[in-house]
Amino acid sequence: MNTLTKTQEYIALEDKFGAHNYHPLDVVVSKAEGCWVTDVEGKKYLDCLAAYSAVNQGHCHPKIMEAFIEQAKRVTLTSRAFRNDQLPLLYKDLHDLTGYDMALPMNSGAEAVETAVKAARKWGYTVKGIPSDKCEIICASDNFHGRTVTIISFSTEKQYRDGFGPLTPGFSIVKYGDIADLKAKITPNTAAFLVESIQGEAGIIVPPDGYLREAARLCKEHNVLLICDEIQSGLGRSGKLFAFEYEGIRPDMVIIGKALAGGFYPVSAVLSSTEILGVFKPGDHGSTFGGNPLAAAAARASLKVLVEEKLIERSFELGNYFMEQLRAIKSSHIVQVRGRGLWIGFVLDIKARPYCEALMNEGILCKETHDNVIRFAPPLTITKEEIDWACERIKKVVESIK
Ligand code: IF1
Repeated sequence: MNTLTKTQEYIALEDKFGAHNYHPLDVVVSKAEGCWVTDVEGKKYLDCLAAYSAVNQGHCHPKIMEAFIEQAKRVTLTSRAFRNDQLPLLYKDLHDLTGYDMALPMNSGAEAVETAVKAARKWGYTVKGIPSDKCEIICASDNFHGRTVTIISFSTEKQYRDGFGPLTPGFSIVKYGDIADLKAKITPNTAAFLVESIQGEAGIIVPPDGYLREAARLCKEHNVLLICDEIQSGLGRSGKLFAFEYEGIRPDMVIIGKALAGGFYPVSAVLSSTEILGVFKPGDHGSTFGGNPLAAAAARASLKVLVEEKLIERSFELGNYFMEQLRAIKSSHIVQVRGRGLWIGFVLDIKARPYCEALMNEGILCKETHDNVIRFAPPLTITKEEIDWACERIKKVVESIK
C-alpha cells in the first residue's frame, strides 16, 4: 500500500539519487507565473525569494518566453568559433543601458567572477606592471561570489573552504565597510578590490554611507581596479539598476548574472572599459556556451522588460513600502528590518528556519540566511496588494513566536 504524497515521492527520489549539497524546504514546485509558484499538490505560494533574484522580471515572463521560444526555433548554439546575429545586439543593449564600453559574456555568476579575476590579473601584469605571479586582489569579509575553487579561496566562510584545498593564492581580505582596513591592505602589487555593492549571502548588508565612494577614490589613487559584484544586487533588485549608484560611483568592472536572463537561462557578463577587457586576446579565455544566441536573445528580452515595465523604479518604491509594513509589526523578536529596494533582511533574535517553514505553510516561500535572517526578495513585479497579503501572514507567524 502506497500512502506517500506526490511531494514525498519526489523528495524520496531526490534524496536517494541526488547529492545532498542543499537542504531545501520541502515544497516541490511544478509551475510558476509572475510572483506565484504552484507545487505538485496544487498549492500556490507567493515567491519571496525569486530564485535568489534571478527572476526579478517574474516567473515565465511572457515577453521573455516569446523571445526565448522564437530564438530556440531558429538557432540555439553556434559556439564562438562562429558569430551569431544575437550577441552583437546584446552587446549594444548592455552598452546603451549601462554606459560601459564592452561586455564579456559567460554563463553562471561564478564564471563571470572568474573572468573578472583573470581580467584584473592580466591588467595588473600588462598595464600596471606588477611583477610576474605577484598580483594580489583584495576581497571583503563575509563575501559571497560563488563556488569555484578560486572563488572559495577568498571566502571567509569556513564551510565553503574546508576540505576543498589546496586553495588559490593571491587574495587578501579586508573588513567589509572598513575603509581604513582597505587603505592599510593596498600594496604596490594590488590589482583590484572585488566587492559586493550590498552583501547578499551575508544577510543583506548595506555598507556604511560613503564606504564605496571612499573605496573608489582610494582605488583610483593607487591605480587599483574597483570591481563590483552586482550579480545579485544588480538589475533592479536594490531599487537602482546597480546598487553602487547609491554612492554615485562608477566601478572599473561590473559583474552581472542571475536576472540578466530572467530565469530562462544562465547568462552572466563582465562589463568594463575597452582598456581593461582589451587585455584578453583571442584564445585567452572563453566558454562553449558563453554568448550563445539563445542566451543573448533571452538576455535582450529580459533587459527590455526591466526597463519597459519600470521594474527598477517599482523595486525602489515597493521596497520602501514593504519595509514600512514590516517595521510596523511589533514583536520583541524582530531585531532589525534592513535592505534596499525589494531586497529585505528581516533579522530575528532566534533561528529563522522554523519561521521560513511556518511561512511556507501560510503560502509564502522565503529562505533564511545566516541562521537568524529571513530575506524577502520577491519578483519586482509584485503588487502592493500582494505585499499586504504577505505582511498579514508574516505578522501572524512572527506574533506566534513565543
Ligand atoms: C548557491 C547566497 C544568494 C552571488 C553573488 C556571485 C554569485 C552569487 C553576489 C555566484 C550567487 C547564490 C548561489 C546560490 C545561493 C545564492 C545566494 F545565499 F549564497 F548568497 F543569491 F543569496 N555573486 N548566489 O550572490 O553566482 O555561480 O551561482 O550563478 O546555492 O550557491 P552563480
